[in-house]
Order: sequence, then C-alpha cells, then structure tokens
Amino acid sequence: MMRENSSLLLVLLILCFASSNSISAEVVDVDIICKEASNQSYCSNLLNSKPGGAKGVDLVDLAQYTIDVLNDNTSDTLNLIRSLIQSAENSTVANYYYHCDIDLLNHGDSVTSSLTDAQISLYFIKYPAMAKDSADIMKYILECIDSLHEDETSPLLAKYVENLQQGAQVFQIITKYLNLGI
Ligand SMILES: *[C@@H]1O[C@H](CO)[C@@H](O)[C@H](O)[C@H]1NC(C)=O
Ligand SMILES: *[C@@H]1O[C@H](CO)[C@@H](O)[C@H](O)[C@H]1NC(C)=O
Ligand SMILES: CC(=O)N[C@H]1CO[C@H](CO)[C@@H](O)[C@@H]1O
Repeated sequence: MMRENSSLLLVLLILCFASSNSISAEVVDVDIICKEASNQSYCSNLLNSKPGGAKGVDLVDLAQYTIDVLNDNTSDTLNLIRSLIQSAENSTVANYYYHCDIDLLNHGDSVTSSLTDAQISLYFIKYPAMAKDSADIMKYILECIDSLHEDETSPLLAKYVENLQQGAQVFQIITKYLNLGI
C-alpha cells in the first residue's frame, strides 16, 4: 500500500513538472492569435476579458478560459432556445430550434460533449486530440446555424450562435499554436 502510494506520488510529480514545463514555454501574444480570427475585435475582446487580462498568459490558460466562456455561452444559448421553442409560431419553426438544440446538447456528438472532450484533452496535454475536438465543436455549431433557417427564426439567437462560432474559431487558433509547440 505504502509502495503504491509513493509510486502514485511520483507519477503526480512527473505530471506536475511536465505541465509546468509546457506552460512556461508557450506564451503567444493575443494580437498574433487574433490576427488569424475572422473577427479580430471579437477575438481580442474575448481573450482580454480573462480576469487579470491576457498579457503574458500562456496558451494553456487561454485555452482553458476559452473553453469556460464557450461552456457558459452554450448554456445561455440553450436557455434561449428552450424559451423560443415554447413560444414558436408554429411547429416548423419549433423544429428548426429543436434541431439546433440537438447540435448543441445531444449526448455523444454535440458542442457540449465536444467541449467536455476538449477539456479532457487539454488536461492530459493531448493537443492533436484537442484539434479534432475543436473541429467537432465548429462542425456542430455550423450544423446548428444551417438548421436555423435564419430568415424565419430569432435574430437574437442568430447573434448568440454567431458568437459561439467566433469563440470556437478562437479556440481552434489557440489549439493550433499548442500543437505547434509540442
Ligand atoms: C465583431 O465583433 C465585435 C465585438 O464583439 C462586434 O461588435 C462586431 O459586430 C463584429 N463584427 C462582425 C462583422 O461580425
Ligand atoms: C411558420 O412561421 C414562420 C415564421 O413566422 C412562417 O414563415 C412560416 O410560413 C410558418 N409556417 C407554417 C407552416 O405556417
Ligand atoms: C451571446 C452570449 O452569451 N455571449 C456571452 C459569452 O460569454 C461572454 C463571457 O462570459 C459574455 O460576455 C457574453 O455576453
């Protein structure tokens, strides 16, 4: 028992050193990240809204912060969708909302489940896996946008989902830099 505990401790120590090494190596300026975003001001607003600011913050912390924001914004979006379904003009429109709801929340393959996967990939320093997770997040957001038929559905929801898309793109850029740093 004693032996098991001490080897566990050793593994934890190694993990600690491994992650603190990668952390200190990887600082990329927000301006450089956001130059690659389709909406640079959205990108820099997002990253600079990190409590304490984003200056000198390493990529791992920026990735974590972006995941947190995407999680918050996804649940805000889901709440809006739920209330829109309740008040939809007819069942066709309700169905558009419902399909977007599934893209955001469905078990196993949705924005929410891919965000959970990305969180795990980040924790275990599996950046190639995180690149796939971030591509999945974007894929499900785009599917939601497609299913909304924007002419017939809420402009406010369109704005929320567009913000999600921008945030997901920022996450993809950060993930790309993390992969370059391996
Ligand atoms: C870009 O993002 C800013 C800040 O979030 C927003 O005010 C603006 O409308 C966006 N521009 C476009 C073209 O989407
Ligand atoms: C449902 O409502 C939308 C939005 O008001 C409208 O464009 C559409 O024609 C309606 N469809 C039916 C089948 O009533
Ligand atoms: C549309 C939406 O929910 N936007 C929010 C996303 O998250 C950021 C940071 O928490 C908020 O400031 C936005 O209002």
